[in-house]
Amino acid sequence: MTAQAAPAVPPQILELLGQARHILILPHNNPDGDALGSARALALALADSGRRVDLSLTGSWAQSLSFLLEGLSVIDFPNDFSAYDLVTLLDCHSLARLERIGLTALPAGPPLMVIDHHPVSGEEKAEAFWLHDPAASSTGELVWRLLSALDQSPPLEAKEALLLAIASDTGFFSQNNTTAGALRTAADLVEGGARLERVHRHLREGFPLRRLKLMGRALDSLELYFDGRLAVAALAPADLKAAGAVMADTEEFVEIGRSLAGVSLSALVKDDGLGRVRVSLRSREPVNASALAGTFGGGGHRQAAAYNDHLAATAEEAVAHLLARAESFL
Ligand SMILES: [Mn+2]
Repeated sequence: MTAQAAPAVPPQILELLGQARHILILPHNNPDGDALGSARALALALADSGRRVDLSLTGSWAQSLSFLLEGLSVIDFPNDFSAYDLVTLLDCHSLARLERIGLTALPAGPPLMVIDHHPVSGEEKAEAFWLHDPAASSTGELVWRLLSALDQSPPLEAKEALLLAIASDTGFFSQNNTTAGALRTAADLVEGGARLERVHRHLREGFPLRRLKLMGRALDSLELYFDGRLAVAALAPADLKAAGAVMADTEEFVEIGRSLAGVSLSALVKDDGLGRVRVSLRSREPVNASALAGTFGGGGHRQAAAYNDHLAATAEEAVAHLLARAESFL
């Protein structure tokens, strides 16, 4: 197989970034390692070349990723964007997905740029400048492509944040999006001084005890359905309370179900007690988790997707809804 050349960065993107002086970065709601790692790298690289960069976050994120925000200007979500000459959606392609009620377009002023690798349907394609490649493993890979095209050598910390972003979105280089491009980018970053062992420590070690206690409860709840092809774990507010944990501590729990022999779809159902039940999905080929999530109004990637079950008041109800729909996808 010959290597497919990655699509080039559109010249308008380079021009916009070259001219912008004050930039707002908006990662997706409940940012993960890819969103936060990419945001850190982009913010550090742009600040390094004299730009002012603010970052605004919505939802919650794993405490173990908070170090990625150190030294950055993290602000409350602005009501007014006029102070900026560029707004960048990162690992996200729609303002609606920031889950700021009613925000679907920028009020006025600055151009919008999208840097994302999630598949996009036509009607979602916002008026913006796009650096979009659904074949990229991660937004981290795209940010590296962008910085390389800008001929910038970002600080070591930025490179390490990008290595973390790629490792995070590929299940530490184990999932089917671990393409040659992902590995080549990782190799560039390691060659530039980024340390994989440190990334591993941040992503896979150093967790609080409460996370393991919560994992124990998730494991206790694990059930198999449809001849062992579907694994479902569910967490209720009482589980969080008993473990002294928060929902952000559940990062990657859904992988455990998928590791079972015979399982082609794993679901983690999370009721945070705040009136919203969220379901994370992980699949093995040929199961399309994104298509199943789509029937609930969610989305994501083929093997990693999620949705909010708006009709479920409890985790049990969400499990029942999932069981009613999942079989035809298995
Ligand atoms: Mn991503």
